[in-house]
Amino acid sequence: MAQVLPERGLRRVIGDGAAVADGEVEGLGEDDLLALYRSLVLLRTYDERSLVYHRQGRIGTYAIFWGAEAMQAGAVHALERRDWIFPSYRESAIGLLRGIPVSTVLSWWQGHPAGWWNPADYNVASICVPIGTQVPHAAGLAWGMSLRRRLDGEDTGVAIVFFGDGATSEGSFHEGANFAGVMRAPLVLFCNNNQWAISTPLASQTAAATLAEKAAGYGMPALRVDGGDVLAVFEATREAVARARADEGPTFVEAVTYRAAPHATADDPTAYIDGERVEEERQNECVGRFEGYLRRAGLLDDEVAEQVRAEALETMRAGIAAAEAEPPGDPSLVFEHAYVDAPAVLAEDLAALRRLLGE
Ligand SMILES: Cc1ncc(C[n+]2csc(CCOP(=O)(O)OP(=O)(O)O)c2C)c(N)n1
Ligand SMILES: [Mg+2]
Repeated sequence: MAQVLPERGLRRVIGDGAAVADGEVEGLGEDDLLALYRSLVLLRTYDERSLVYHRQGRIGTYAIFWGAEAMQAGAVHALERRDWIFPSYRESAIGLLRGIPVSTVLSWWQGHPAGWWNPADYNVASICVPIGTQVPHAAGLAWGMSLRRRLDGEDTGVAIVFFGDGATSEGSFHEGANFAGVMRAPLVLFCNNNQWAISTPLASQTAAATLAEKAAGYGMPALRVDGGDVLAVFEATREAVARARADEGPTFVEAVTYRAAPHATADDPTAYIDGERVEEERQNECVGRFEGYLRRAGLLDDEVAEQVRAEALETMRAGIAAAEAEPPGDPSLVFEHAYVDAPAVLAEDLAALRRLLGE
């Protein structure tokens, strides 16, 4: 079985309800904690329902993010609305936390044109499927914002880009991180280190002891955090965002977890993953950990928890209904926007597609 790297020096706030005491994050009040909980439950519910919709044939291949919710919610709550988010496919539903409708994200997974949004409406970039290419996009946008701040005195925001451990082996990651470091771009490079890139384990991905060490080569500091601890993620991201806002340049955040679900609906991880470790991770998953924290603090009881879950489920029901009420997309969209002068063969292909669809 593949070796996983040791998890050294991870920042944690949430205790284990026994020997390890709960910590606190300065400045987070009761309402903030409950808002964070609502975001976690919405993401979890989105993910679990999406898997069901996939099995029912209602959406296409889906990249599961079960167990990664704390990284997404913790980081987004550390941002302001004007700050930009660059998601990978693993953060496909992160825009829900910015008000993108559930139906839009489900439509995206249906391959339906209703799944596209104008990034400027939400300051959430398009979901990036090519590994790592969102990093230079985010570095460029962040640099642009800092230029506007310096040259035009505009009160601009910062940017955060999400990518996986596997992405750190890509040229795009290097180019984006290097550019952000040199230009002192106000960017948070948030690495979701779930220790797998489909079937490639972290130990085969890098010879470095931690991914955070890579930051030194780009002249930026790094924070290493338990990615299953939503409060630790929030706190670390808030520090990174504060540096970016103060024009101190980019920060690398390595959030360490262990992928506790298949890579995507098309994957069978039993062929390569350590089942016992997955089971351990599932027992210690991030939503339950935060729920335990809130209950120990007397901020959550069964009634509120049930109400939050019911609301999220209702949002999902309405979302899938709205996505399925969309009229079918125009097949010509598949062919548009690729060529100024399309080759004749594409017109023939489109005609064939229309015949196939009975149009
Ligand atoms: C440029 C590019 N190469 C290969 C792929 C195929 N691919 C899809 S997901 C994936 C693994 C990425 O792993 P990681 O960066 O750790 O992100 P995770 O899926 O674990 O969140 C690969 C290689 C791709 N999408 N883009
Ligand atoms: Mg990974």
